[in-house]
Amino acid sequence: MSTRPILIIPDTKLRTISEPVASLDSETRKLVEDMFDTMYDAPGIGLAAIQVGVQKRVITIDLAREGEEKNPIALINPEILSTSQETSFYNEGCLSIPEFYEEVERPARVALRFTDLEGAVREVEADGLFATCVQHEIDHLNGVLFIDHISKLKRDRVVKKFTKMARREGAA
Ligand code: GNR
Ligand code: NI
Repeated sequence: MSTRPILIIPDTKLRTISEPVASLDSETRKLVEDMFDTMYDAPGIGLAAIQVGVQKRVITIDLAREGEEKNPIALINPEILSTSQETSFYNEGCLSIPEFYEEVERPARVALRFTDLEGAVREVEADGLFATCVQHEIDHLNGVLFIDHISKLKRDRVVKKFTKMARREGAA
């Protein structure tokens, strides 16, 4: 089991666009394994590779609750094919913005295409928390954070707080 450190805002890497995965080589498989270890350890329900500093279009998700059987899902090169008109709100959090939560409105359902760990291209429909989480993670692959979907006032406030904290730690 190996966890990797999670990048915290305002780390500029979190604002970069991740590259498609060309092949499911051993390096990518090790990345996925470490992402699951890191996500379960945090704990979180999703993780994007860029959150551990790797600029690849790789996402891990597990929505199983404590006490339930694990349901690890790895999505390689995920794409949103379509979104519902209907939206839903969820009180989102992010491991890269610890202990900050805010309501975010997103499409309630999305159709997805991705490559799985066997290299098979799959198309699925997501709704509920899966739809919310996969949109949050695909945002990460495009350098977008959930705070980009909240009011500028609230966003500026939280970015300022984490910028100050980073400065203090850098100085320490
Ligand atoms: O653990 C997480 N919980 C969560 C809750 C609501 C919406 C999205 C998420 S994802 C988050 C982990 C994370 O930061 N993934 O990028
Ligand atoms: Ni996140």
